[in-house]
Amino acid sequence: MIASHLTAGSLRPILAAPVAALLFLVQAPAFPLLAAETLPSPESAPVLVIDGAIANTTDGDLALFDMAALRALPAESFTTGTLWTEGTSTFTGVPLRALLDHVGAEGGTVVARALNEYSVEIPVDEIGETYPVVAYLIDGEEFPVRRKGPLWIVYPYDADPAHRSDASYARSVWQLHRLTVQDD
Ligand SMILES: Nc1nc2c(c(=O)[nH]1)N[C@H]1C(S)=C(S)[C@@H](COP(=O)(O)O)O[C@H]1N2
Ligand SMILES: [Mo]
Repeated sequence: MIASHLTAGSLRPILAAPVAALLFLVQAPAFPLLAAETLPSPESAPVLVIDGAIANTTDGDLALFDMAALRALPAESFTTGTLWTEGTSTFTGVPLRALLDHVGAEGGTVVARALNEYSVEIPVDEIGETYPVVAYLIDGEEFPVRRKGPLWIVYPYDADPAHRSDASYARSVWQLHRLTVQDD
């Protein structure tokens, strides 16, 4: 009897206010200052994929980079020997920190994965302002997959014994292909 006159029409004004309030809450961003940005899609073959907890993407949930997009970011160069190269080499790349800032990374760990599926976790709070770099040039030239390219995470090993540690060596991923930001 009571239910019979609670038609949709009579309910509408009663529900309108709470529904509006709920919609507002649902739409209010959790971090209004970290507005998501759409970055330009790469025009040539992507060499790096960044996914996971990132605010800024190029294609759906992914931030894809071709060489030109990486080379447009802030660059850092240093000359050092490595365990894997003879003599010293000058590495040029984008600091991992700058790359993470560019995509609006919001997690505590970055999983770096190589073309051969080697992967390693890098804690974000152990990433410096200028090191490691995602190197795309050795001695001013791009380097191919068979010379550990086209992207290699490298540290300025010669500059600080801290970079000559098992952790830094394990994080020195060559043939880098994907970075996944974990929101942990
Ligand atoms: N792409 C790729 N990068 C990699 C690895 C790998 O297997 N593949 N091994 C890592 C580890 S565990 C270490 S200690 C160093 C040194 O590897 P090496 O001893 O084979 O030279 O490279 C790191 N980078
Ligand atoms: Mo290792």
